Amino acid sequence: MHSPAIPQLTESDPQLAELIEAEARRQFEKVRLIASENYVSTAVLEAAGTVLTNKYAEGYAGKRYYEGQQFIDPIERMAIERAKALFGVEHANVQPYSGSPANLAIYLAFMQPGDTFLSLELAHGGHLTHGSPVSATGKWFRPVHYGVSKETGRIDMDSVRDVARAERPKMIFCGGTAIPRTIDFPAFAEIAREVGALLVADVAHIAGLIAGGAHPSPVGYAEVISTTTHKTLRGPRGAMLMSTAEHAVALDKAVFPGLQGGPHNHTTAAIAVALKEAATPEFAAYAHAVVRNADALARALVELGFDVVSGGTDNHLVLLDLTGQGIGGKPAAKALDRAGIELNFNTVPFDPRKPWDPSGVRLGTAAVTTRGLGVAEMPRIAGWMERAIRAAQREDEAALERVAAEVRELMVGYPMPGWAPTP
Ligand code: DSN
Repeated sequence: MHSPAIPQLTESDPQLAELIEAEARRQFEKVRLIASENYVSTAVLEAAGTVLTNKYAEGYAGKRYYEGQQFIDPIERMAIERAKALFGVEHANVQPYSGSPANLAIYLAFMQPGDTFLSLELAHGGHLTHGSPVSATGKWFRPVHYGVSKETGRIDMDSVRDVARAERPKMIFCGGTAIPRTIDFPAFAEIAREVGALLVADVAHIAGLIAGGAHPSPVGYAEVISTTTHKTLRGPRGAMLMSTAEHAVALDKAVFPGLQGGPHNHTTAAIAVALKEAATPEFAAYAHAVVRNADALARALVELGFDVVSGGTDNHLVLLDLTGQGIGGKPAAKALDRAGIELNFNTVPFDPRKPWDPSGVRLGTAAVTTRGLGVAEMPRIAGWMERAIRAAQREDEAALERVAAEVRELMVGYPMPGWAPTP
């Protein structure tokens, strides 16, 4: 049963309702380890499903291009004020539709076509919008990259400094999508200052950990901060840009009218709800539990002989290089999915294989921690992973199904916000 309930939808469009029901059950029964996913609260779901979706609100509070903003303005202001208070920033824009548009707005605000910027190599944990050749950011600007050290698997700050000195980038990105270790914001800031670059922190993955005090904050180091709202921050799918007061106007203009039209007000409201939740002591406890769980999972995997990139994790994310296991990341991810363990195949640093068929898998503990799993359950998950990978190598579908049954049995004991099986 859905919460909020969906009786009208079930009646008017049963085919669609059935698919939503099946997806809810899938989310309920699986160990969801995709590092960028989570379960939002019922309150967030309620806000996202309101009539706010009916309204156009191009512009910003107090300066809109459509009438009827009596209630949209205070909702957007509320989200902004909550973001500013939670992260301790001078400016927040809550309108970007998601992480990639948010990052594009940064380029539009501060870069000219052809300008040089520095970011983490995609295969070392960066993001497509940090200058991948297939992204507009790689086609229209000139990316140069730093990477992780081959020995440690950690970002090599000497290499960051060397490339920055040689290339004098206009902008430096820190952050990414597969970084299992603490980002050294002060060190990045020092390098950016030395070469006169704008420092941008893309904290999409770790925003909830920062909010909960489980990862250092980039505030005071990065002038511009980009984040999605739906990963560890546990809000709806959306994004925010935050900055010092100095860059507020440029960022706002880049989001609207530079890139976007009307903000998605229902999402803005749901972001406001999530930000209120993230300011509570319960959320801080959650953020720390996410990190403890990831650490326990990484340790259990190491015990079982898995090659954990960088030897462990400081945050919510674990990156495995499966080369030594004799299986590619993709067949492993697909087999694990059939065994009830959902994650994604991922490149690993210095990966000899291609992104569509890479050597690794990426895991995260944000979602399972929301469900209430703790460090005691992590070795069990690691054990299932090991069994599923061995079963995949033997092409033993029955063994995969046996793991899936055990996973289901565990997960029914941990309620999920937004849906429960009908008794
Ligand atoms: N797709 C997101 C992730 O999984 O990390 C990044 O945009």
